[in-house]
Amino acid sequence: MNRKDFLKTAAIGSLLPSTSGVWKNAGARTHPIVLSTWDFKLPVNETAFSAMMSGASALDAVEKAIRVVEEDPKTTSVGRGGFPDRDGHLTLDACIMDSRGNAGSVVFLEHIMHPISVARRVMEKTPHVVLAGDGALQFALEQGFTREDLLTDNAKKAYADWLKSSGYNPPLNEKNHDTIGLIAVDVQGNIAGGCSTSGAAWKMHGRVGDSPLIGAGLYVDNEVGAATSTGLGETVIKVAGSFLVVELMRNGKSPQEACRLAVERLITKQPQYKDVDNFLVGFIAINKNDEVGAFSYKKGLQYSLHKDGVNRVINADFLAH
Ligand code: SD4
Repeated sequence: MNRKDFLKTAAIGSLLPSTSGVWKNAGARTHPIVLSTWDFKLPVNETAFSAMMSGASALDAVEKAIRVVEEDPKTTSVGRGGFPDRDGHLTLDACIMDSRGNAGSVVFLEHIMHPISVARRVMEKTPHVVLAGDGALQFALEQGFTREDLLTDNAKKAYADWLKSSGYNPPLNEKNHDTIGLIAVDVQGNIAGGCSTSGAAWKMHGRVGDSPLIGAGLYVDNEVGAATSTGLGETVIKVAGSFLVVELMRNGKSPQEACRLAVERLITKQPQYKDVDNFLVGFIAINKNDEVGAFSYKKGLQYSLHKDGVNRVINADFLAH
């Protein structure tokens, strides 16, 4: 079944198994599904969806879609084109988790366009979960990745502008916040997720956020569901945010309730962030019943959802104005 036929079939509400077996609907459940943070243009979710429609696993789909964002020089918070730290270095964080609970991560990695793929190699080719900095770069080069200068002219100019007025102080929060966190459910109903970011712009050299930390920026438990986060990473790390969302779902909360409760926990424990300008943090999640949730502290979180044949961007609910 091609995508057009799929949409037509979905539209008339008779989701029967296709002869090619590339998608299925078990009762109320329809796979594949793709859920991602922000509005990274619908082709990102479409990339993952189409891959799974052609038989790719959720893991392959996650990697393929995140690579689209990493190589886009216009995205200033992920991969090439990302804004540097306060010393002018572009350092990248990423992690990936598959449906069997395997995980890989790279932190503080420079010069490699696709940290998500390096994270996957860490997961598949080493006995470790996290590689950092020069060690991660060395491993990437050994694996055949190319060393590149990923700082664009736009990023260099933004950095020069920031230096003029910054006093060299990393901000508590930064408007430039478009980490890609992406969760995919494949035709078998297996879940995988990934996260990739250049982190907070103008951060201190060596700073690592929540995005590459398993349990903070991402967590997948194939028996329960998955969650990923975006926003000010320090606040997410302190509540092990994505793990918290998944555990709340394990205990019977819907993804929406779980995301909301995690945001409430985060701000209750860290009330000092309530008054921070532009403070944004939020979670997106999916459970094994294919229910989806998204919730942020302040207004502004968007997420992209490809489900039941419809690919769209949605504004998340939020706690405070
Ligand atoms: C970080 N959580 O490094 C990342 C930034 C981010 O949306 O998600 N922005 O703290």
